[in-house]
Amino acid sequence: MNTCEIPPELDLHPVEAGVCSNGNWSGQGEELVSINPASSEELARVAGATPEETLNTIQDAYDSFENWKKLPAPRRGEYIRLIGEELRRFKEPLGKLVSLECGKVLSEGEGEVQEMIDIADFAVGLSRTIGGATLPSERPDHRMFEQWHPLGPVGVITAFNFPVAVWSWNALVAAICGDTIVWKPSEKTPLTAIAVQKICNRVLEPEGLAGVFNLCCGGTETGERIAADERLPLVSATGSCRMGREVAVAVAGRMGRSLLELGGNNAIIILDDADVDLALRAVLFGSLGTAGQRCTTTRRVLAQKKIFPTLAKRLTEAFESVIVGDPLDPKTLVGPLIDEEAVNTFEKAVAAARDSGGEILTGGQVIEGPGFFVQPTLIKAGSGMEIVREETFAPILYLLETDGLDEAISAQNNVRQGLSSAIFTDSVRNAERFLSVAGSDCGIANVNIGTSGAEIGGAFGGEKETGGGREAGSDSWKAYMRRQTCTINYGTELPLAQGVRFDLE
Ligand code: UN1
Repeated sequence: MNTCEIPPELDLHPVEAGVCSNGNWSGQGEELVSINPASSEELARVAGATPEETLNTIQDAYDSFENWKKLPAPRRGEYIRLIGEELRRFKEPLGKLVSLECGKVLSEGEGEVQEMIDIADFAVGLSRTIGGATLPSERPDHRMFEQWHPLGPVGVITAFNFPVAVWSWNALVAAICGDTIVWKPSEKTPLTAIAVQKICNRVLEPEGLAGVFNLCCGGTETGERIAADERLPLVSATGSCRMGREVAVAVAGRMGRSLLELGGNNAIIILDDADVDLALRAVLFGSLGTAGQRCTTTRRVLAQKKIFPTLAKRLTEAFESVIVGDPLDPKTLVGPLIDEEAVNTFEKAVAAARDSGGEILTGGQVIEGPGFFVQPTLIKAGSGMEIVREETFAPILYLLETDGLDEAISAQNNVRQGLSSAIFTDSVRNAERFLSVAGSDCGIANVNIGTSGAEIGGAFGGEKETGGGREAGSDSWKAYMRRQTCTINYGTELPLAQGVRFDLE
């Protein structure tokens, strides 16, 4: 292990075991290698779960649910508040570990921990406010209402690009709902998951509640076991559309529920009447932030004819002046891609764009190692190019010319995914049309804000191949509970609904 780099406060030495079930660490399965993508050096080796360890972890979460579900929700909220406090204490070292292991720049690494803190606060509030509707009964002297009960142990499968925040959207909200959690992090980022698990254990173990959050590091097979297991009524999965489709089919096959947050192919429409400076900044962060490895990354800019040349020129200059390099250096804006495979995918996409008539305005090259760095790449593209409709997890931005709003909206919707979208315009009419029923078909639609960097207070997710799930804020908590409709008769008659008569003569 590269002990000099991993922040010692996180108490990760030695990291060996990647399974934590009811507070007990183990790991006899496949070894996962955590690599620092900025140096290609090994950070640590972690033993993942054997099939038996995965099943035992699920059983522990299942057993722990019995006790946890019976605690009053505000009491559960109090434990989440304490976890939020610990996250505040560890924001700096945990943010640094996120940067080390997944390569995002330090301010984004710390931002990710802040996202966890925000959702912890949100979950604490929820623990005192989740409620049910009372509905008018058609029958006299009857009261009808809904109540929400905990659902059960929940499987949470997360991706490398938000190795801790997306877990927290699911796990902290599910926990105040009364559910317990089995977490399978990405095999590329086991260290950050272990660090978070340790933080949770420190808060919950002394209370005899270590089984609320459980960790099961492993590869695809571990995910498959989680998806197939009938003891988990809900599986939440973040990652590629291909992975999500497999999870969805496996979970539906056993009549479970899945909550999917999959790929995006997000566009920003920039109209001639837009504030160019504002749009430019949004496009830069949207396309190059996290080295283009967010599900919300801006992959396409649909620019109206008049503004197109200015944008092409200014974006090219901006892409060329962005500093690519060590994510821990405060001057760096773009860190590495996650691994060699991601670099190969980048190269293939650039070649496909070039072969289908795209013009590389800047970038397009892999930067010599160590580390998995590529150049920020801007490509002038045509709407007929198939590669533009693909999601490539890399800092590649396609710039397309468009006639006007209607054409732009239909181009923006003409992809298989439907996560995030944005328009830059100073016209209220154009903005409202973009948000209308004839506008964006995405789960997120922004005006004069880019496609990425959503706050936790809103529901997060999207349509079509993005999977339809909603996580984080608003009423997303409902996904983690079961709804019960209750009717109470406080009268002395037994009237039937719909006026049906069923009386003995
Ligand atoms: C993801 O990439 O899976 O809106 C999540 C954003 C972040 C979350 C991204 N808050 O860009």
